[in-house]
Amino acid sequence: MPNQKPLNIGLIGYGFMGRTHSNGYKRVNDFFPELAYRPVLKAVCGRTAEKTQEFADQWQYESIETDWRKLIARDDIDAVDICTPNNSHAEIAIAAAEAGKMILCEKPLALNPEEGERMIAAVEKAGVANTVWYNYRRVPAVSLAKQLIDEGRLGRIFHYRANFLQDWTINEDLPQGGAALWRLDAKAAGSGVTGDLLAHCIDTAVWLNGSITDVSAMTETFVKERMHNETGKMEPVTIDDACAFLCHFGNGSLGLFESTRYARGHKALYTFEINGEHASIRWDLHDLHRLEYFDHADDSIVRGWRSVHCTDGDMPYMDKWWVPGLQIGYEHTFVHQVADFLKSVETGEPCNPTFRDAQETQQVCDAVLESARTRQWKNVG
Ligand code: 4PW
Repeated sequence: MPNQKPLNIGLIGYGFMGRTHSNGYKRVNDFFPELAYRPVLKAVCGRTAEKTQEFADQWQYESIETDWRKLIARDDIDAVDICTPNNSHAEIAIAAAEAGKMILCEKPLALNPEEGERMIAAVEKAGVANTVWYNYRRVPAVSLAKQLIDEGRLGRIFHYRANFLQDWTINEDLPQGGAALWRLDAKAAGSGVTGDLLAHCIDTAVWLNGSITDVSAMTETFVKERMHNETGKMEPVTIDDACAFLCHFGNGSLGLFESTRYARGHKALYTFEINGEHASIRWDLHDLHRLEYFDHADDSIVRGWRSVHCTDGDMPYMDKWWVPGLQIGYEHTFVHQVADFLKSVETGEPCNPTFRDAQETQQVCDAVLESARTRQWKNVG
């Protein structure tokens, strides 16, 4: 649309997440034509000029930088998208806020709540739009779960159960650290599955079911030493390979969460189930367009779990896509987040989760790790 205002994006980091976000920026106006803003892929920043240029050519970024400070200093950048390892989120976000840039930050917000607080202070002082890419909120079936809960259809909630299971680190020969495997190095990632995977489960849970008040956790590191890509030596593994925790929610319900990268056969099995007084719901990332729904008010002779296929136009976001019955996937959650962010720039309303919202997940992760360390229940915050 000719009268859409450009919003110049500066992407920092171009790994897996850089691709998902770039796809979101490129697709959004085709499917959300009513938006007042149009993202422009102005610059991408990476450490190696040659590889960064390759990415820029593939995704059609107009220019490259090899120093994120230079990207932030540019007058032609409106929004900074942080896709770097977790240990650089705080420094980049605070500098970007001070330069008056809007910020879209990959999850988890930071390495720890202290960094998170400083990031919140910076964006709130600068008054810049900010959001964190907890993309699973924007799966239509998950957004539908939020709608059903907010409408009171489940009644009082008793139980919240979530899992995020993978198996990609079982091999002891897998090294740790460096550009590709920073998720296995606590210095870069902050933690293992807690910050990488459970953070998603916690974000969704807090959004759907409210605050978590206290936790009791256990973690395990199954492979104790791995070769480090930066030193070339065997070094202790400092991340959690697996984590499970119990919790109380502020609404009185009980939570049970588990995540591991040692569940042979599972690549990215994110599931949750919520049991309420009147109804239950469950969801599975492998079948992401379906929301399973059980309503006790149904006539007993036909009562059972319904499999709601979230493709009709009256399901969240689905009026933007194809025709009823045809599905969308993982990549569309990022298109949705870009659309919601652009809308928020237009209206001045926050785009959830903001840095402040995402800090709640950071605090739960911190309490989980502390509980596992001390083998005691820990209050959140
Ligand atoms: O954020 C998570 C990643 O770090 C993702 O949602 C899934 O798990 C896919 O890769 C990892």
